[in-house]
Amino acid sequence: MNHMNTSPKLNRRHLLAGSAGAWAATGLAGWTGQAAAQAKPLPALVAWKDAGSVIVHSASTLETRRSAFGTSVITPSEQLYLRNNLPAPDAAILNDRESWELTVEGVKGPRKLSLRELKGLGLETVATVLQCSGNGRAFFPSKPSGTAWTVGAAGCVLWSGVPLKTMAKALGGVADGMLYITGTGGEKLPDGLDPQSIVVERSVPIRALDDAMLAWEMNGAPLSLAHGGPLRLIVPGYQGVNNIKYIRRLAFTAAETNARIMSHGYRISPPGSKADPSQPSVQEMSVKSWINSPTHESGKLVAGTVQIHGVAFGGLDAVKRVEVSVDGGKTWADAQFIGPDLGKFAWRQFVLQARLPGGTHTLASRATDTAGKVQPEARIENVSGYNNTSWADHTVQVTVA
Ligand SMILES: Nc1nc2c(c(=O)[nH]1)N[C@H]1C(S)=C(S)[C@@H](COP(=O)(O)O)O[C@H]1N2
Ligand SMILES: [Mo]
Repeated sequence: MNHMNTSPKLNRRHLLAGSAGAWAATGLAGWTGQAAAQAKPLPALVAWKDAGSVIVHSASTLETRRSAFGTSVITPSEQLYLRNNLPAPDAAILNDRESWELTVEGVKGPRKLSLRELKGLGLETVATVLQCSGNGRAFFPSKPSGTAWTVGAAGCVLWSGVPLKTMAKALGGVADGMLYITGTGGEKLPDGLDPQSIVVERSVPIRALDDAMLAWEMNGAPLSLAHGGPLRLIVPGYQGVNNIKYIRRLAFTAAETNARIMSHGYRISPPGSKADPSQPSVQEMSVKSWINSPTHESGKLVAGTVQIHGVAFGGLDAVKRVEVSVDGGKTWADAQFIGPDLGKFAWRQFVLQARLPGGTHTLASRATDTAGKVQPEARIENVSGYNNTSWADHTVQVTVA
């Protein structure tokens, strides 16, 4: 599977390089070396990231390398993926974090709250999987436009902040008739453009109020600018785009925002169709898992016992079970969860100890959530390459000497 998916890219690189003959002679290892030599430098915004653990796609997009995911649950901030739809605000907004102002609307007592005031209202910590809805897009044979994320546009992160419902209560409660939570990003918008066409503003259903949080801390440190400091909306169980960075307005609203990123962006458009507001929006995540080791990146393995490990998570329902296959999905065995359970919105690590004889093996993992939903074999085709939870697309091929 993996080879089927990567070889077209290989061919394209050959053509671009215009030296297909020479490259064919060096094989895949040679190609990998070539790609590494051409690796893009870390963007200034995330110059503090661990260059060796990430793949830089562009100045505003980078993902964690599959082989860099560790086995201690939390994704270190230095390895976490980055995705910015717009240039981040000026770093000066972090000079006086406590004075950052959030405008709150759609409550009985609407007002502005400074971060200092928010910190006085309440405190909670939650672990969530932060995942871009385009994670796994690289495995769509239709080659949708957008970043060709493989598995690394995701991480498991600890957030500290105030529960949204505590904040709403402090302002008299949610006003009557409100059905959505709408968050607006604090980016400076370019002049001369209709703000609605470009603003990062998303609405999630009001039921997200049970778990949502306004966070100022990530993995034990004040929230970095790259990840949304000084203040970010966290919507546990929902796709990355709904977790609004540098949030400047939080509104309980009767309808979804008309912002383009909501009405036409992040829609699950059937193949051949144009995005439109009647199509499903990218909201809750669904059950998914993948193997992080061993993979095709592990190099040659020696026959014997191997710990096959990876990560698994649900959306709003916790992950309950993971099965692993060493024969491309023909037969399955139950994997064990390892490490602490950080709650239903965190991912769990799994391991299956297996004996692998010499030869080439296709390793697969398949997760089930507490609602009984099973990670599907096939992706659901859609124009933009969202929500790829296919276990078949996430298989890895390993060669054992
Ligand atoms: N204000 C703002 N919030 C945003 C975005 C953005 O561009 N601006 N990008 C969204 C998208 S598409 C994703 S996947 C996540 C990425 O979060 P990260 O960069 O902290 O990993 O943030 C979301 N929140
Ligand atoms: Mo995203």
